[in-house]
Amino acid sequence: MAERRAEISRKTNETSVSVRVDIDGTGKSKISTGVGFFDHMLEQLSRHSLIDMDINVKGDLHIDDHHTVEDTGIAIGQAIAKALGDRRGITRYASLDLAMDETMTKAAVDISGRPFLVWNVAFSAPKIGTFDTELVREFFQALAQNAGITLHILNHYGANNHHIAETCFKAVARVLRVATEIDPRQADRVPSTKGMLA
Ligand SMILES: [Mn+2]
Repeated sequence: MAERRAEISRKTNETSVSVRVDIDGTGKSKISTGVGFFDHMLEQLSRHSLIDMDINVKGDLHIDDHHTVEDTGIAIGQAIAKALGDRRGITRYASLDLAMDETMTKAAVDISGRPFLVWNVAFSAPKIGTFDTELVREFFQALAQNAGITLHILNHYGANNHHIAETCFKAVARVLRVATEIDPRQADRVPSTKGMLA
């Protein structure tokens, strides 16, 4: 099988982002965005998807974390899309309910080539430490849009906002792991009656 790896470098007046992914990795990551909480979430994304990620971001954090989080989502999405290529042989669909202490969150993905985010998550506080909770949605919007995937995230319940955010990243990681995996019964086929997904 061809290696499913890709690298994206993206530079604007607001951020400079470089991302390297290996879909068939072991969940190793080297992540530095300058935003501690976001680094912690991206480590979870890599660890539980088993997608290796090297992520280095220099953003305009003197303004706020918004551009850094959004542009990192864009670059990870583009890198995943590039690494998946024509999406031949992939499992395509996955969904999972993920528990963490008092919190339960569902993620469902279709690696469809059709970007769509359904976000059904409410935070009870505007901040987790210094991190704006509304940026969690911004990240997944950028990821879904640029990876070309349909992504639904639903928080069933939860009290702690750190847990709510973390279950979103972990649940998405787990469904990405399954949906990007090669399904031996699909062999060398693109799993669509249209014959294409990219
Ligand atoms: Mn945590």
